[in-house]
Amino acid sequence: MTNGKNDKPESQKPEESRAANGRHELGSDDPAVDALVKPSPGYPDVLVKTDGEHPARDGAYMPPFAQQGDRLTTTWGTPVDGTDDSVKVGRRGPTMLDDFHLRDKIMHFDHERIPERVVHARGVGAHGHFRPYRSLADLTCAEFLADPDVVTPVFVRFSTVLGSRGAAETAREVRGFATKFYTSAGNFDLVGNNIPVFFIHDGIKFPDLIHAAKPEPHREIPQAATAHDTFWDFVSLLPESTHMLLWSMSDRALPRSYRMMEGFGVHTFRLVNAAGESRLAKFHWKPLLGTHSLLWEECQKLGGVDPDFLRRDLYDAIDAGVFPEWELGLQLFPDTEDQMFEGIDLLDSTKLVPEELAPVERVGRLVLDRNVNDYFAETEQVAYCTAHLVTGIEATDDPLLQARNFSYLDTQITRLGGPNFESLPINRPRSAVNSMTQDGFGQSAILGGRVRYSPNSLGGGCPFTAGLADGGFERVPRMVSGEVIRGRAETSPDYFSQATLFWRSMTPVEQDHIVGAFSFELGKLEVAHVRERMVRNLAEVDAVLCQRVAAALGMPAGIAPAPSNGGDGAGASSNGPSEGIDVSPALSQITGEPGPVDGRLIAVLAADGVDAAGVAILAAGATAAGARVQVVGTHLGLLQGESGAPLPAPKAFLTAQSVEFDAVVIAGGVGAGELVAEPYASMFVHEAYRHHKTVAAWGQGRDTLASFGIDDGDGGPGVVLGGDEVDNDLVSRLLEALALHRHWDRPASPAVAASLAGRSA
Ligand code: HDE
Repeated sequence: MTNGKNDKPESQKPEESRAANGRHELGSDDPAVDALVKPSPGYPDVLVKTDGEHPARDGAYMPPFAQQGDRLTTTWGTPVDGTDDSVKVGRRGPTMLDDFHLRDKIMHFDHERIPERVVHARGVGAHGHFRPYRSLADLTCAEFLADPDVVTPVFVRFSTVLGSRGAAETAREVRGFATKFYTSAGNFDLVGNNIPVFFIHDGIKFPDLIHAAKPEPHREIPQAATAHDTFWDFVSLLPESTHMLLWSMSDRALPRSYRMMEGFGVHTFRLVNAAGESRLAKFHWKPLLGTHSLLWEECQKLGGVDPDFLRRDLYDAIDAGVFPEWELGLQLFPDTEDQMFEGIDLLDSTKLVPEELAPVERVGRLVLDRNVNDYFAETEQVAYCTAHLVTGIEATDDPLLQARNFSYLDTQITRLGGPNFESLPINRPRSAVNSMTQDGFGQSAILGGRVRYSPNSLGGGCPFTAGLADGGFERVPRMVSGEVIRGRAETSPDYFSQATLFWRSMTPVEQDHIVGAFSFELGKLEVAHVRERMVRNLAEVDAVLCQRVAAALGMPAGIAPAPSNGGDGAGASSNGPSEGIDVSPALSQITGEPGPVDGRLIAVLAADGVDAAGVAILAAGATAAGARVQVVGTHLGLLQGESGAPLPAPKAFLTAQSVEFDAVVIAGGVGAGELVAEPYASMFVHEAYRHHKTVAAWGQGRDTLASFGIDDGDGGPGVVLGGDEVDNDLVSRLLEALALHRHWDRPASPAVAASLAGRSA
């Protein structure tokens, strides 16, 4: 039996980044990547691979001063004589204050927690690298984009927004997608989300938004959910949020995997080349695995079955050598004085620019190929900041971005305990740092010398500043003038047309999900007028959307007034920003195109008497294609094989549920008959079927499937039936079906399928 780890034949690995044994050896196949693990000047301790000298930390990357030697010591290095009992007066007497090891150990434990992030508390990180496809020197002098030979190390952290650190990861949530590029000229942080627009136009509304969305303060309910009154009270009074509400009620808020999620920088940035010429740009991340989602019912179940579903998925995929990849995309606009493009205000983050108006050019590739060694030291202590910019990339005057540039720096002082968080190993630049800052909580460097000021003569005038020609960050000179007012740009009063564009661009399946999401969330409200106000707002987006939600909520027909924009539900004012674009196919994630099956998880249901040889063939074929197979047995341990060798079952019906898998296969062999009477087997298969996943069987497994009402005939969309034995044909048809993610054309239940086909189930 193979489990997809360490046994993938080299010839069948999809990309250069998969190394021997299914594990990525940093630097094993690419000299540029190799350079990443070499100690960098200035910070020789950033990435040193331990050589197995410590049995508990074999192969870890850590600073050389971390946890050395094979003796247990106090934090000041004194070896201790025991750590299971405290020092007492006699064996049953009081504990001695004199026991410094006890106090040292407990003191450290007492202070292990730091404040969680005020938003995006629940996250998962991974290391990787980025390389541009071509020189982008015509656009920017940022070296990591300008030189295709430069491979830049990155650290990416994905997150939910509202949930606390321990919250379930499959809540309906916007997702963070934050990337730290350790460039040779300083760190660049692209702190984005998986949705290209934001709820609010100006950062001054952010505390209001988050206070409304977080658990209600009087009783701290609900956790990691927007389905409560304060959130909808706030957003229904803030029409600019409508566009993002459509996105966050869509499948985008329920990613199947962080590996299958788009990312967006959201704001417009300014790119500057060596000649000082500037362009405006929006950043995109396009996942090579496609953009896929869970169903809401799966999310709810997974919240209990496996609240760590998404971090487990990412960790397991990277650990198995199945490295997720994204392409960096750029939308480019001329840097005009008004910073508008086709009527769209590029400084308004509640709006996007449809790809049909400004295509996304794919300019480079991000690969995540190394899991963290220490969650706290890396994922928890990483500190992103939108103001971490490098020469060649500038912020714009987007009022949301401006507030973020203040916020991210400020929040770390509380969260990471002082101003020296940039020198934590995960945050340290790989380039030389010479900031003339000193002291403060957590100062870990011994700086030396007597000169920490500028100008100076005692230090020979060092360090020197640098102009653009020498790589210095020099802003493009721009004229800015105007009255000092508390107000907003007059370009942004159209709050609904892009929400309408999004709704219209969805497939019917996606529209059903949006209606379901609004109905669920608003159905949870306790205050009727909040619900009604929000339903009325939906009329501005689309009349059908509004009517369907109103009907689901049992509201009288006609509760919603005619839309103020003309009554066709289009919501678009005649001069709307998406003028000329009625539908943007790029906004829909159901394309019908097959994608790679990397890291997809297939459950094989089996009992004693299983066709173990068939399972082995199936697993070999699936893992060679990058998918993973897990046997779910009627019991854990070894299942008796039909002929000869037993089959290990790492999972059983007790410990696995259909929602954790992308496909389910009923194994052949005489044991398949035992599954007929196993209620969990039937539930497993029915749930996968109802969730539009691939269902397959061979040999006697087909009879079991038929007994569940699914196979008699061709089985219908996404039901893959084999012969008596597993062969290449079955494996390839299974993988083809898996590559489609879901089979939306399948009726909701086998009974419905049978009746549609004129049969009785
Ligand atoms: Fe954030 N946001 N944000 N945000 N945000 C934080 O910074 C903030 C916004 C995003 O994995 C905090 O270090 C303000 C937009 C991500 O560590 C904080 C405003 C987008 C992460 C903060 C926004 C984001 C954060 C909390 C409105 C998408 C997680 C802890 C002006 C483009 C980064 C921290 C990680 C985290 C403030 C709006 C994305 C408090 C004031 C828009 C991915 O500084």
